[in-house]
Amino acid sequence: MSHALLVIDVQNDFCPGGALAVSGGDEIVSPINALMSDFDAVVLTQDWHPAGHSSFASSHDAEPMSLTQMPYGPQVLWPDHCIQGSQGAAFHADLNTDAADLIIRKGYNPAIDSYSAFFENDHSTPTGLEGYLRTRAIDTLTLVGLATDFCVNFSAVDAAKLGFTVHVRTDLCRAIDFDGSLKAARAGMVDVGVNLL
Ligand code: VGL
Ligand code: ZN
Repeated sequence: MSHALLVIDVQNDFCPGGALAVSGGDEIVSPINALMSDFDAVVLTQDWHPAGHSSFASSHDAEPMSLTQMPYGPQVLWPDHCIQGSQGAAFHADLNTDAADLIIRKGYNPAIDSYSAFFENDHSTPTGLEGYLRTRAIDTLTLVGLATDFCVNFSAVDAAKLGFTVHVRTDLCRAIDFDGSLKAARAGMVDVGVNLL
């Protein structure tokens, strides 16, 4: 069986200077590159929203970082970020994208956000990543990237629930840490058997 490195959303908008900058987001790029050759497969994810996406505060006349109710549950409203084809949606220029076996995009459905690399935020619409990993006999995942408390967290929890062995290298992640989100995310990951390293 095989072990994949899952690199979550190392994109310009989540790095310093970006639209939804995560403090220290750029610090993890070189060490992630250095890790890639240790794995049987490398998968990158890319947050990839159409303009006017329903997760944007600007689409609701609301303040960024406020909370709204969506048909699928509560949703944080974000500043506009990772708009398809924009410089903000591009990977950090130093990320070794040449080493990727697969780049999976998410958040392209205008009506549903997608933190997880496996399911949209309705927790039922698949991205296809599970099938890709299973058909390649990958049973173990190490996650790194941005942001610890949102996309890394949701991806790790879904992967564990799907039966993968999941490790999160928290030293190679950075968090948004909004309203206790990091503490809750850590507890939620540990609860479903994710190994926090
Ligand atoms: C993310 C908020 C909105 C993330 C993506 O990559 O953690 N967070 N979209
Ligand atoms: Zn997003």
